[in-house]
Amino acid sequence: MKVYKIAQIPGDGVGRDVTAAAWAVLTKAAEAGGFRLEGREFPWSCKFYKETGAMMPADGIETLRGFDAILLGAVGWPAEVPDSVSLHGLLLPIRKAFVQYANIRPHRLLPGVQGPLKAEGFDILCIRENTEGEYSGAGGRVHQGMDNEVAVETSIFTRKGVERIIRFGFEQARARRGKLASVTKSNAQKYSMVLWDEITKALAAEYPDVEVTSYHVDALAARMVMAPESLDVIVASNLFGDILTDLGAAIQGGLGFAASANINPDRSAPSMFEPVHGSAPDISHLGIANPIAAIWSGAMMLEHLGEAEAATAVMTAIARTTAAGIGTVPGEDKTDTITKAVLAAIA
Ligand code: GGG
Repeated sequence: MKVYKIAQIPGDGVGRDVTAAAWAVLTKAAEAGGFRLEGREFPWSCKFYKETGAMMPADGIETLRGFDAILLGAVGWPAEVPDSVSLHGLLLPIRKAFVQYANIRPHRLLPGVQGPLKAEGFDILCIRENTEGEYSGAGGRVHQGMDNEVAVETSIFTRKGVERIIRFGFEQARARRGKLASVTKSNAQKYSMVLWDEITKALAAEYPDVEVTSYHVDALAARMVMAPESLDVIVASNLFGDILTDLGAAIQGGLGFAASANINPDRSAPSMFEPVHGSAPDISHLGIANPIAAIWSGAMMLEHLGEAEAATAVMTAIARTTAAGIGTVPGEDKTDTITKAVLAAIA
């Protein structure tokens, strides 16, 4: 029997609840599919930071390297640890170390879910650059706390990094409806974003079957609301992709439905799967976090591992659950109720 080693990092707040839910569903799907998921849980989180002074141990990355995939919940507990510390201490180092340069985030309405828009037939795949750009962590502060304080945050865009993510976007578009929206703000940002536009144009010649359109991020955000059905694949930088995918989550009914996969396309290191949402400290004690985003992210993990049938079984179970009206309205059903419904719907 095929066995996959999965590192589980539930993290903070609702991350703990939704990861447990996803794990229950995924292990059941594995059993039905004739393979096994062997999990090992790591307590890396803001609590871990408070105890040890680091979000993960010094050899954390090397430890994770031995796994087939990573299932992550959510990171952040701002009352105890600044968000910039928790993000740059766990999530971003993993994405960078494992060259998970493509963050894939699907946005479509699940059956029975009422989004805020009139449009219902949209199906968008957002590809977010995941290892550089505005989240490079380069910069600094001088004269801290003084009137003349200066803070600099440097965006780093390398030709290699931009080329590989845009190429990834073209490949995804080719495999779907053949349309790619390449996102910049190259009228205002005249170096990095102009490079992005130039590379988009150069690669377009290699993909004559893909219709590529360059958008400014503000115009694209408006289009996502006004005409989401006109979009297929979106490729955007780290920051723009981060923002646009919260908008994507909103139009698909809320963050509880927004899944994501941090992919290492070369498969030279594990990929990581996590819901788009954060740790939601305000509701984390209520047991009402929607686990669907985490379960959907888990289905993306199964797909990546080559277990397409099991991935489809999980997505079908999610669709049956929401079609029955369970988990469709934020805060209405308990995490446990939704999880049990998905488990019961697994064939
Ligand atoms: N599950 C995702 C999570 O923990 N998100 C926290 C966050 O702020 N992430 C920013 C990012 O995805 O770059």
